[in-house]
Amino acid sequence: MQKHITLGEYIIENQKDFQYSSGELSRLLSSIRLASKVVNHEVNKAGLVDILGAAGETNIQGENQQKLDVYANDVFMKTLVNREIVCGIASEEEDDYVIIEGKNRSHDNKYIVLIDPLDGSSNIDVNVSVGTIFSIYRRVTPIGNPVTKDDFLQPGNLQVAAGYVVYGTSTMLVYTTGFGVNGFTLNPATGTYYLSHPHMQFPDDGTIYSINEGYYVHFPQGVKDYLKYCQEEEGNRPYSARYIGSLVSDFHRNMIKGGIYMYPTSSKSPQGKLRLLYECNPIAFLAEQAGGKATDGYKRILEIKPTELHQRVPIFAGSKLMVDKLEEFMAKYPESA
Ligand code: P6P
Repeated sequence: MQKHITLGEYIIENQKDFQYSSGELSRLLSSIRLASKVVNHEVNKAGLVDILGAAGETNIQGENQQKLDVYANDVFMKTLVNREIVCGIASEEEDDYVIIEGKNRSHDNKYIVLIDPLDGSSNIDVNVSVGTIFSIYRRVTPIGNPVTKDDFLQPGNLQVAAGYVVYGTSTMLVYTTGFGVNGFTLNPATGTYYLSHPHMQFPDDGTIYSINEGYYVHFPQGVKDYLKYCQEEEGNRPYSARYIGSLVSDFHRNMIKGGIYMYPTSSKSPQGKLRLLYECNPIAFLAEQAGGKATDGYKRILEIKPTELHQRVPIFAGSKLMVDKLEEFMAKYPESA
């Protein structure tokens, strides 16, 4: 594959991958590319303008909405609506899914998008990297009608595409359409993404584990046993603990270096903290497409049948052999333990 190809060229060159493609998915991916550049511009100067601090509102998660959260949501929503390429959108920042109506009536489009516009936003004030996570499906209800909840409650193994933008020391857009994972780095001088990480693959094994050990006492016993295993002096252990508090950043580093990201259930988060539809499913699709693995401790994330738009699940994602070992420990205890 030609290195340093731009993201736009790559999307067009690989359009043939999409069965019966009418170019809609390519235009959708290009819209996400555009929106990410606009958000990146604001994220990069967040410390300079009065855009920090809560917007004075809370989202359905009861989390204080940082102004950048709200801004990023607005940018992605407006870009996707105005370019008339999707029939519905679900967002972490929106209480319910959004039916695209009015002059942008897009009931004839076949794709829906689910998005976490700015994950890890509590890191904004302390200048730690944040990310956007997106997931794309074909609608399952008849084209021409308004979308329904059924269009959004699809299992992750039906995703058409998924990806993230990491607004870090450099800004990268990493995505898959089911034909592997490719990473594109933004050249801020020209505003162009270039293919910098073709065919990204998780190392089969790794020595990095990412988890908030502050909640240790509340973790399931299988997780506690696995953490003890990670910290024992044997072979290539003890492993290194690396936890940024930003899913996209931890996942991205682990995909390059090898590692496992874990967000288990705990008394504070009895179902886990991360949302299935717009965090765990896209991350799981990317993990598997990069030769890694993503599970809730017992089964593939991608096989979970969603029941609610903002439902949460535990997630363990990363290098296959590390996730396998985690599951070995979890298997010693019944799922309810
Ligand atoms: P905790 C950010 O809020 C997030 O959704 C992920 O990006 C991150 O990995 C996790 O939550 C951090 O949660 O409970 O460790 O602060």
